[in-house]
Amino acid sequence: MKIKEVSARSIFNSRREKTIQVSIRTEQGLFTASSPSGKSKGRHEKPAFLGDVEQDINTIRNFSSKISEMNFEKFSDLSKLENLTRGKIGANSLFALEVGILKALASEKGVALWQLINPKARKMPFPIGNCIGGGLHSKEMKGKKPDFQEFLIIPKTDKFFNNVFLMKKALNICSEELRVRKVKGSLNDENAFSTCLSNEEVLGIMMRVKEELEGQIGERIDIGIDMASSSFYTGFLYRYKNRRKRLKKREQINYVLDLTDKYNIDYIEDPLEENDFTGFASLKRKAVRARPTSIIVGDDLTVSNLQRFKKALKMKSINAVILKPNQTGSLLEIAEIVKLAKKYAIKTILSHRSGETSDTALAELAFGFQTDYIKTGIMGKEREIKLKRLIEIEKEF
Ligand code: 2PG
Ligand code: MG
Repeated sequence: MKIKEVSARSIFNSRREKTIQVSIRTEQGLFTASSPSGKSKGRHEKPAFLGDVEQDINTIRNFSSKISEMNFEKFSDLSKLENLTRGKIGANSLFALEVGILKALASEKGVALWQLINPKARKMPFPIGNCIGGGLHSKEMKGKKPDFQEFLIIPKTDKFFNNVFLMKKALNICSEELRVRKVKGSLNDENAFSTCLSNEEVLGIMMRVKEELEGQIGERIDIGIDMASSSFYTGFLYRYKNRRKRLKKREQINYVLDLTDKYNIDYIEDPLEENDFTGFASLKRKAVRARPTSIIVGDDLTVSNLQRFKKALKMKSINAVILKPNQTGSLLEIAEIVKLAKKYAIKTILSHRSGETSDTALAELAFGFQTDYIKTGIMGKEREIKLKRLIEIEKEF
C-alpha cells in the first residue's frame, strides 16, 4: 500500500483536553485515527507528545513525504515507521499514526483492522466496567471521595453482548444504591459515579451488586479495583484520606489481602506504588494462595513497556498486565508484550484511558491481540462505541 499524504491536527478528548488526530490519505480514501490521554499516568510512561501536541503535528506533517515513500503490506511493516519517527514524536502521536496506517491498510486489503494482527482471532475478551470511582478521576462530594480510582465489575458469561448488558445493569444498581443513601455524586472522567463514600463502603455496594447479578444469571461475576496506589503514595507511606490512615508497605499488603478476602475481589490493579516490583511479588504470592482466582494487575508498574514487563516477569510481580497502547505508541512493542504474556500465562487487559476519543481502534486491537479482557468503561459515547464494535465482531461469528 502506498500512502499519498499524512496529516495531523488537534482535537478534544472526552475531558476537553487537546489530543492528536492523524489522517492518512491513500487511493482508498481518507483514514483518521486519534489517541486517548491518561490522567493517572505512570511516571515511567513515555511522554504523550514531544514538547506539545502542536510540535508533533508539525513533525508528522513534515514526515509526510518520507512516509509516502514507504510500502506497507502487513502489520510488521510498522517497524519502518518506528525507525523513522523514533525519538522524534511522542507516544500518543505514534499510536495515532500507526492506527491510521493500519486502518488504511485494512481497507486496501478488504479486511477488518483486527485481521491484520491475527486473522484467526475468535475469542471475545471479557469486558471490565467502571461503576464507581475516586482518586484522580473523580471530584469530591461533600469534601470526600474514595481513595481508590476504580471499582469494577467483570461479567464473564460466554457472550460479550450479555456481558455488556450485565455491566449496564451493575451500573444501574450502583446508581440506585448511591441515590437512596444520598451519596450519589456527578459522573467522573470515565462516566462512573463519584461519591463521598469510603473505599470499604463502596466495596460493600459492589459485593451486593455481584451477589444480585449472580443470583439472576446463576453464573459468576467478578469484582475488581484499580487502586492506582501511586496516586496516594508519598514515599514510604500510603496516605489514605477517606478513612484517614497511613500504611507502610507491609501494612498496605496486609490491608489489600484483608479487602480481597472480605469483599471477594478477584481483580486488583496497581495495589502498590509503581516501583515496588518486590512488593507486588509478595502480594501476588499471598493473594493467589488465599484466593486462586485473584489477578494482580500491573499498570503504572509496567506502563506497556517491554523492559518493565520483562522485569515484572522475572521478579514474579504480576499475573496480569494492562496494555494501553498510547503509553508506548508502538503497537509492535504491545505485540511483543502480548506474546510473552501468553507464553508465561499472564492475563492481558487492553485498556482505554480516562480521556478518550470516539476511535474504535482499541476494540480492534483487543480482538486482534486476543487479550483476555478489555477495560473500556460502561457509559458515554467514547466508551460505548468500543463495546459496540466488539458486539459487531461477535455477531460476525
Ligand atoms: C488507569 C487508567 C484508565 P488513566 O489507571 O487504568 O482507567 O486511567 O487513563 O487516567 O491513566
Ligand atoms: Mg490503572
